[in-house]
Amino acid sequence: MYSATEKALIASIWEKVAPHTEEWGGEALERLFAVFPQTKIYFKHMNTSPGSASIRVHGGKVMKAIGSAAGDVDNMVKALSSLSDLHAYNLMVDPVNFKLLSHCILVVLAVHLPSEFTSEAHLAFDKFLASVAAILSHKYR
Ligand code: HNI
Repeated sequence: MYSATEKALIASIWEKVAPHTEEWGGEALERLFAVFPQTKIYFKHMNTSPGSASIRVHGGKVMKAIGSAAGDVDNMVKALSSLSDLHAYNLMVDPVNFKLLSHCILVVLAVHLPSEFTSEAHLAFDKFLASVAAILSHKYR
C-alpha cells in the first residue's frame, strides 16, 4: 500500500525520468554490468560493453516498463503481468538480480536528480522498485 505522499513522490520522480528513459536506463544497466558482472550471463547475445547501443535500447525498454508501473502504483500487477511471465518462464532471471538492478537505478536517480532525490523520495522509489521486483518474480513459485 502506498500513501498519497509516496504516490506523489514516485510520480514526481518519474516525471523527471520520462524524457531520459534510454540514457538513464542505459546508465543503470552499465552500472549493473560493471558493478555486478555476474548479471552479464543473461545478456550473452547483447554487447554489454560500456557505451554499447544495445545497452541503451534495452535500458530504455526497462525504464519505460518501470514508467508504466509508476503511473498507477495501485494496479502494478496488471501493468507488469506479461513481463512477469517473460522473466519467470522464459528468461528465468534469478530474483536476486532485481535487487541489484534496483540499486543501480537508485544510484542513477541520485546522480541526475541531486535536489529532487531527497531521502523521502529515495525511500518511496526504493519501495516502488521493490514492488516491481516482487511482481516480476512472484510467478517463480
Ligand atoms: Ni528485464 C527483457 C523489464 C529486470 C534480464 N526486461 C526485458 C524487457 C523489459 C524488461 C521491458 C523487454 C521485453 C520485450 O522485449 O518484450 N527487466 C525489466 C524490468 C526489470 C527487469 C522493469 C526490473 C526493474 N531483466 C531484469 C534483470 C535481468 C533482466 C534484473 C537480469 C539480470 N530482461 C532481461 C533479459 C531480457 C529482458 C535477458 C531479454 C533481452 C532481449 O532483448 O533479449
